[in-house]
Amino acid sequence: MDPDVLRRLHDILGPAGVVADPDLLRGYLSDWRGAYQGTAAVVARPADTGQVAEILGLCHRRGVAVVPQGGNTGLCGGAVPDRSGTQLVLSTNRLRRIRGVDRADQTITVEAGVVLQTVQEAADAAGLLFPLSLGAEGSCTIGGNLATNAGGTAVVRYGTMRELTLGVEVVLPDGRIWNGLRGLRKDNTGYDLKQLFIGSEGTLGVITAAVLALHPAIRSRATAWVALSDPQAAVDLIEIVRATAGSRLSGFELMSAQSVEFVLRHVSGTRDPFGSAHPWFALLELSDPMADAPLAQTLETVLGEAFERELLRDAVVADGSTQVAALWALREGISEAQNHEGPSLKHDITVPISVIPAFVAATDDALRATMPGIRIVTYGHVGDGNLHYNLSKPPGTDDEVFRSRAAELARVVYDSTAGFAGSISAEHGLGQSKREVIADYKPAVELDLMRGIKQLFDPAGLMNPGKVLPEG
Ligand code: FAD
Ligand code: S2G
Ligand code: ZN
Repeated sequence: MDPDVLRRLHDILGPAGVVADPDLLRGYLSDWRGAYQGTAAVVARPADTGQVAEILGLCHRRGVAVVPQGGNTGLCGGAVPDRSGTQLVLSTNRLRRIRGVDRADQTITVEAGVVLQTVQEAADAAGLLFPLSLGAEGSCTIGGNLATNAGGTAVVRYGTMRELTLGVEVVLPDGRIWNGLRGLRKDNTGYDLKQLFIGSEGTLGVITAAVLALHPAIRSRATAWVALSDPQAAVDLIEIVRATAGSRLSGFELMSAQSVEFVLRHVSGTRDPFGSAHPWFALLELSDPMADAPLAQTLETVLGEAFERELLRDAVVADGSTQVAALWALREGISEAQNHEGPSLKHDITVPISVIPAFVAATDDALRATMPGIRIVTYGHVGDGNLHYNLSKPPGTDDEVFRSRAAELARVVYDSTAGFAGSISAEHGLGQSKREVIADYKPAVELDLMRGIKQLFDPAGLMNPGKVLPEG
């Protein structure tokens, strides 16, 4: 990197704001899984929006590419620089202020580097709820959640970050600051600009703060773990839950036996609620802001009807918060557990809920025909039609041999997804891992429109190059 640019960065940020020590740099230059590596001369750590604006203005004038980074828990390599050593990583980990909570408006205004769990706790302290919830919530940041339009386990009731965001503050690639920090529930004055930045994965500017919508705190909860014969039973069960409990459904996660087997094998403290083999499991949760809402009875009604219709092989209703946590640990442990089984080839897809059974059958058959013995870890937010199809190698297969077939196996999953009118990225985004294949699954006119937006905001192409949009 040009020594003059380095000098200017030090002038803007001071010693606390520039990371140059190779040992300290390392954590910024590889993703959470170690699947992507890059290099950078330094990492900039601005302390406020003004410094972000100065940095982007400098980089814009000097033609330096910028890679925004939050908690670096993204699963598509979107926050990792390339190997040229010319890109500047801009970390938001000093943008950590909670600028305010407004109980009347039910909003919280936070800076991009605030960790999701901290926002959940601040909302809780105000007697309210920020419902975004995902396995990385102890490390991921609100800026990353916005940039990836994060989903997680509560989307079935509260939506993704698109539905949870009322306003954003963004530093544009040329260094201008757009203060769109409005908490209005209604603002019908033209294009919804904030939605362009939500899901932009660092390619249109740096999100520096946001106004987030809060919801009433939950005072009643009922959680069940059920064993099912197949995904069709899960789809039928969702219908019963929705007909009986309506918007009180706040979580519905489906897991294959393989998923749970890995967790029981590798995550200490987890135990199988049934102690007998079943092909599929689901975790369902009802919740309500009303204290003493009759959710246990509602859940009993749901399970009773499901048993009558022979949808369930077994069921357990959690009796208290310890067991609720134990059931969620079975679900949330899948990602980490799978890492102990060699490379995990991740596919985060959505299909219409109605076709999930046919999709799973067709995709499993196609994968097994492609690689006999492959282990298929199917799980996720089935209430949104979102499944994680994460593949582990057949026992005895060499890691590199398995990795060498990643593109071929991804094609099998994505072609099947497209065949069922689905999307090849439900919640993790495109990053660098899906930027080339997206051209095969997204209509050319959509890619043209996206390129037009990129050209408008970042004509020099300095914001997170090599991510999201395919070459061309
Ligand atoms: P990073 O990884 O730092 O960055 C992600 C992308 O956003 C990059 O392209 C980066 O350039 C960009 N970016 C980051 N900050 C900014 C900013 N301030 N302005 C502009 N661009 C920015 N995701 C889900 O949606 N649902 C899940 O259920 C889920 N579960 C997970 C479980 C585990 C165990 C792990 C490790 C990850 C999981 N994720 C999940 C993925 C990940 O946590 C989310 O994508 C999260 O939103 C990323 O936040 P981050 O702060 O770590 O972003
Ligand atoms: C989840 C993320 C992890 C993975 O657990 O819901 O979004 O491994 C996933 O795919
Ligand atoms: Zn997920």
